[in-house]
Amino acid sequence: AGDGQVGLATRTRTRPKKPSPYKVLLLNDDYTPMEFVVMVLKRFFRMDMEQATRVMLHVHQKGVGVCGIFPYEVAETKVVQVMDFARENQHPLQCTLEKA
Ligand code: TYC
Repeated sequence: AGDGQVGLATRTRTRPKKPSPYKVLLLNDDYTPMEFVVMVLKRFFRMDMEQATRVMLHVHQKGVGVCGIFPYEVAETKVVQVMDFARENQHPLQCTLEKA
């Protein structure tokens, strides 16, 4: 008291906060070809044919699915890459993030 110090919590964290993970989600639509979605999963999420097909069919049937879980900045980059690639190919595919 009286030493000009303000606040109590600032001393307790000695290491930087771990980045919270984010899920990258793929959304179903009626127009994007299945093969294009499989290509996206292979290209941007390093999945093999089997994994990519499984995730694509899950999204097709359930409406939404997880492509992977990443630190925020990685997840954000993946979303932008997928959305750019879909737009370039004129598909309405939607990709988004959600706190894991
Ligand atoms: N529903 C699409 C079709 O029948 C395929 C599809 C799957 C589209 C997954 C988007 O995220 C998606 N052609």
